[in-house]
Amino acid sequence: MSKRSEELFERAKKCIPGGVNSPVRAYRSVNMNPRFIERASGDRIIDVDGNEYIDYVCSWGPMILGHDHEAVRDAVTKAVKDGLSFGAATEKEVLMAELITDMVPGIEMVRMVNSGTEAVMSAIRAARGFTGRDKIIKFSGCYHGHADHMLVNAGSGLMTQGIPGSSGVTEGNAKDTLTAGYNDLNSVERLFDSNPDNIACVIVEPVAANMGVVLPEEGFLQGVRKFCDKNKALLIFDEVITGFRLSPGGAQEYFGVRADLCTYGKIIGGGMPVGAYGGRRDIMEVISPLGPVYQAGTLSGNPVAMAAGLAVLNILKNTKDLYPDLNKKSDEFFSEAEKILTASGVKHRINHIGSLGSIFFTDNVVSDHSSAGKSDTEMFTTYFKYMLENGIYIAPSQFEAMFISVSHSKEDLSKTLDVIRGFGK
Ligand code: KE4
Repeated sequence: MSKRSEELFERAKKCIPGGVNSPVRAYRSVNMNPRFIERASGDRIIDVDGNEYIDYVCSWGPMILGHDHEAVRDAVTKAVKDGLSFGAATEKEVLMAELITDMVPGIEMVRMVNSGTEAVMSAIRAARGFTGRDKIIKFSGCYHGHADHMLVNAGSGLMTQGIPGSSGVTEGNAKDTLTAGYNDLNSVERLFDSNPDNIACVIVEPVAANMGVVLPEEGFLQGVRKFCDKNKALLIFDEVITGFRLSPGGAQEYFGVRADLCTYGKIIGGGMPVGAYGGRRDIMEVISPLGPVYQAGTLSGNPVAMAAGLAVLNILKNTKDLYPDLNKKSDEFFSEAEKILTASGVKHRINHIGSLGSIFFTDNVVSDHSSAGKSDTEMFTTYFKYMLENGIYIAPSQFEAMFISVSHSKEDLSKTLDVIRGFGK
């Protein structure tokens, strides 16, 4: 039953473009009207019609501890009592910067912003300011937020909308963004060779999660690092999804590859609007007011958002075996899902790493944008609707990720596997 969701959607469409504040929430790629969510707790989310689901979207990543975590709620409640925003420096920002620089290898300085988009936009500007170069390399199928120069061969919602780029992005803005193939080091080398001394940086999702989850092949990240060093370009890891998810130090720690700058979002806000970028001190020192690269934000480092982020990061840092336990139960889940779908004869490919994964409906290996794009999106739509009807809330797009949280109980993971078992019947 979705009567109230339908009513709200009709009203929303009158005054919000597409009825939503972010395109993927409109469920367009699964040809149905969206569910409106009322509340959530732990690994459960409840819509406005009272339907309860096991949640594998987790707000697109932030809710790694699960919804309504007591320590996070208490920290936010306490912070609210002191005031919502001052537009002035606060102790919480110092604590957050110290915590991030302590937890993440290579992050010597960090600047808080309000979204992943803003983090990426600012990191790219820092790279261009530091190197004095114009061009950037991104990878087809990777999504780095909606800054104009990033909407070129992007992933996420742009894959479902089939828009290579976006209208409103000028030729001038797109011309300095070069696109390589994910897991295709030759394409990276060709771009460097054809743009000598003019590439400021390479930005990459160290695990791509916006064309569905696509893992870096052995040597790929190390190869990109080497090409950046050879050409004196900076390497930016966009860790908005992988940061603090794969390990305390994110993908840098997990893969043992050091980036020059990293971007963060999602988990570091614990559900509040927070982004950050940081890295080598010599690079970050170009940022205003210290250096000539301007970047600012009214609500950057907002004390209530910092309280939420600090609560989450401190739990991630100080809870013994949190990551091994989360990654173990996630590996078991995806491995069991693999066995179930194989036994059912449903064509599928599961890519997963730690608590991040995707089930593609395809026979082929999914290792880049074009192979991901060959997935059977009609089959995915059928699967999505079946899962929703059976109380499982996954992303309404083949080209997004599943997120598992610390709060996902073994019972709920097992229930989810039972539902998947029924799909193949
Ligand atoms: P935000 O501006 O949405 O906070 O972050 C942009 C961003 C940057 N980098 C990566 C790797 C990202 O995945 C994102 C945003 N992720 C999408 C989910 N694929 C957010 C969901 C949405 O757009 O509504």
